[in-house]
Amino acid sequence: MTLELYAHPFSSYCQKVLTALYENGTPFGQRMLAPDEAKTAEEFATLWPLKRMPLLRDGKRTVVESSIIIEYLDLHYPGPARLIPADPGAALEVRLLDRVFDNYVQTPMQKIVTDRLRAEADRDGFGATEARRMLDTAYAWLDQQLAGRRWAAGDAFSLADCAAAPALFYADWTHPIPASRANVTAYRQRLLARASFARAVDEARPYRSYFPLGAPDRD
Ligand SMILES: N[C@@H](CCC(=O)N[C@@H](CS)C(=O)NCC(=O)O)C(=O)O
Repeated sequence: MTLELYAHPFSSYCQKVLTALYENGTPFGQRMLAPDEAKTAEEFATLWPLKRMPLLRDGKRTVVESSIIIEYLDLHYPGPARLIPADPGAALEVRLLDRVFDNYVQTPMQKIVTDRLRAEADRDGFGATEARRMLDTAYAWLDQQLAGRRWAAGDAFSLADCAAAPALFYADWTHPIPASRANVTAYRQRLLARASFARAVDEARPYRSYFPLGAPDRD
């Protein structure tokens, strides 16, 4: 076993990479990043001082940042599902959607969630309101983008869908997708039905009490 993923099952960015690994049935070992795993946390901080999970170890090589990890897997451990299209133009569209889900869905979602974890006196109400506004704008843009598309960038499941799945999963819990954005809601349901992401969601079920806004009784 050469691949080891430092991760926690409830983390959205870890679920992004887990979805990619499960898509291709890529064998890997998991190093659990949890409060009672001090040695793993220490190793992780040494390998990646910025301490953002997930992190992949391939032998002595360290790979960080979820999109780069998925690109790395596609390059060095390709499976039946090519998550980055071979065609450079199609790959650009996939990378664009990946950036949109990370920057304009995950980032504002995380902002709202982490704000709620703070003591009331330390909360940033202005920032949280701005984040909600950004999610509304992203939902509106995505609703148009997804019209007539099965997956984010077209017919094939890709890196962009690995990014979208946990982003929309938690964003809807945080700031519900309005009924008027039917394409986004339907796409989120398709992602939840995809075996790779469904597995990541199931593995994270025991940790739902961690969600500071209260995990809704669905999904
Ligand atoms: N840009 C990074 C973001 C990773 C990230 O934000 N991970 C979160 C978990 S979902 C984390 O490690 N949070 C720990 C912290 O904020 O201290 C990526 O794509 O991997």
